[in-house]
Amino acid sequence: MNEPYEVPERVRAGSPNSITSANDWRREYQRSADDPDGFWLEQTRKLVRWQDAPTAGLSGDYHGVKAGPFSWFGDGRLNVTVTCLDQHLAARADKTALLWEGDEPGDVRRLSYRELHAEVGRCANVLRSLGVRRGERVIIYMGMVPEAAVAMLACARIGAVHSVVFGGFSAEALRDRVRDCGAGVVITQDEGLRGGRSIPLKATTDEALDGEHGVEKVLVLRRTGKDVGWVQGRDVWWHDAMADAGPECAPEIVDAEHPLFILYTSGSTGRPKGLLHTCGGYLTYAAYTHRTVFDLREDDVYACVADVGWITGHSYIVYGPLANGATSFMFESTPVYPDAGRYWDMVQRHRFTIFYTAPTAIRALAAQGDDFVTRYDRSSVRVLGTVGEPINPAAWEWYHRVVGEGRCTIVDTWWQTETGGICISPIAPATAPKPGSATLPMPGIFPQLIDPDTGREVRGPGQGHLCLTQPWPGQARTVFGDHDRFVATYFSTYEGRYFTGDGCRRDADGYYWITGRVDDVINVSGHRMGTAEFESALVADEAVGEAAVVGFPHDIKGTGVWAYVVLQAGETWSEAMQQRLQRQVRTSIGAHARVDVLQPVPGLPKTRSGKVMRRILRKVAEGQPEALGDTSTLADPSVVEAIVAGAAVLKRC
Ligand code: 7RM
Repeated sequence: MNEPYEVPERVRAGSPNSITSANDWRREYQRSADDPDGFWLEQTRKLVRWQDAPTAGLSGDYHGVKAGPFSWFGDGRLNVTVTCLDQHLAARADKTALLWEGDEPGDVRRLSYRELHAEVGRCANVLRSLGVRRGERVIIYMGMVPEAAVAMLACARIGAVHSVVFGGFSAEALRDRVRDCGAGVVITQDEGLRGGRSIPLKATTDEALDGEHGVEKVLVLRRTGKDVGWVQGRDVWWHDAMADAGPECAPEIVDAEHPLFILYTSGSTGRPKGLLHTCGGYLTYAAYTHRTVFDLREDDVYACVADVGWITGHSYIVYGPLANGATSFMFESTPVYPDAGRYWDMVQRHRFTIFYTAPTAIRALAAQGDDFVTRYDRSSVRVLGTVGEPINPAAWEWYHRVVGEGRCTIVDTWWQTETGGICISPIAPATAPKPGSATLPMPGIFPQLIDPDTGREVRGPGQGHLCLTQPWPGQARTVFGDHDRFVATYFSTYEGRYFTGDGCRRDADGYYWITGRVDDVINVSGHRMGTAEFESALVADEAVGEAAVVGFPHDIKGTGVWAYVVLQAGETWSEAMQQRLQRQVRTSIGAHARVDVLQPVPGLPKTRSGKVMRRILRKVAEGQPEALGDTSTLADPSVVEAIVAGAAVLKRC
């Protein structure tokens, strides 16, 4: 397993990019270490169309972050849409910018750079007419339609700040985000469409906006034509407003550190945090990593099948690819609709050259057999990517051998909402991959492994908590409205370093192997969730006294959700109760959240000081009750026996 695969010659040949060999990587990495400011100023001048090009690189550092955010390119001024759209009008006006396929196979739309530029201009004018001003927040609660990207870029065009909320989130989750960011406008659609089913986006928006909030206007795209509720004076049809708006909208020029977007992400405690990304640094990093990792070429048909509700969609469907003038694919449906051949059918029809998905999809499709793959022509593909969670070597091998027929290279890209872009990953033509390893850091990324017991750095091969020691341009600057939380979450565990929350191993070749979260965040089918969010949903039910939720290994989802529930006195466990609790989780988080195992327990294992010993609950869920370790500090050790016995019964059925 430690033998790297060679990068096929057809992947290496003819690259226009700066890193095409292991030596190139070494040189560029060293340069980024010796002179980070010089390195990033050079990259940004190449990749970004600035109004006023910056002369400054990084200001501030992790030690000083408590006093305020660090910054990049502080004296530069720009509008990110000039890089993503206007600059391409000279040489790529008729090139397809967005290639979209709807829920039904073959339902295809193409927007050229010229058309996308005009749509974004119109939408920007619409937002202005709805009263949106520079710096104000707009929530985008949509499915995977081209208009979602148009709306994001339209916000950027006028210096407004978008916050995309994944279309699977519930009304409660949407309401929390609307309130937290203080949005004045919500953009949504009548319904979403996914896997032949409709998603009531407008109805959920109406429910979310029932109560206190600052939303004055709701812009509604018609996708399915379904009748929806209408609030006079508040709701506006997208097509009516767009028809009245002109396509020209001068870009609002802002400072490099002006906010571009807020994206909520789950942590180990409390409510999701609104990570704030800013214009100049984020765009530079998204563009640089997209071009470098995937080895982007002018004629590529690049397909990332993530959702724009997650950071992957922001950086690698919208901002990175459009900054680079690529043809970027947007996909409304699922990998199994109408059957498990959907991705490969689209590879054949659209001739994708780069294909980027999540390990959970790869595992689910591998389980359906090779025929769904081999019946389609995949010869166009050169680079295959994965993101979102560790990929197990068996799934990696299947992706490589069956999907890629051994002709492609695989980039296993490690990064986070907080990092803005890919941090540890093979560079397609340059890095010999090993199945299951994210391999090597990108230029500008300096990983450190810390032994959690001693707090000391692990040098050479070894394992520890993954930290990054220096800011890079794409890093989130703060948690919107709560800078102290930003500092406490990321910079307080290990002084002077950014703590990622992931565990990691480094092998003798210096390759990194992410082992998964070391906090109470779980990656379920590529969705990042906090166990605390499940717990607060469960205890919201009056029958529940206490709940503790942990992850456990799951063949397809990567991590499954195991909930231990203590009922109030007098309540009894039943099928109906379980359904009610599942409904409660759905209501408070969203349709993508589901508990896999609900276990009633007489009590939670607590120390005498009342702290839940989650380590014990994790071991039971992992099916290793024999490895519980020391339980002598428990207030009531008999609880553990009952939990182990109960889990054994659940496993049997
Ligand atoms: C891009 C994204 C971040 C968490 C991160 C990891 C896990 C992501 C990989 C991975 C192993 C990978 N943003 N993760 N990529 N683990 N190998 N290639 O997923 O904010 O939603 O999640 O996802 O645990 O901390 S995210």
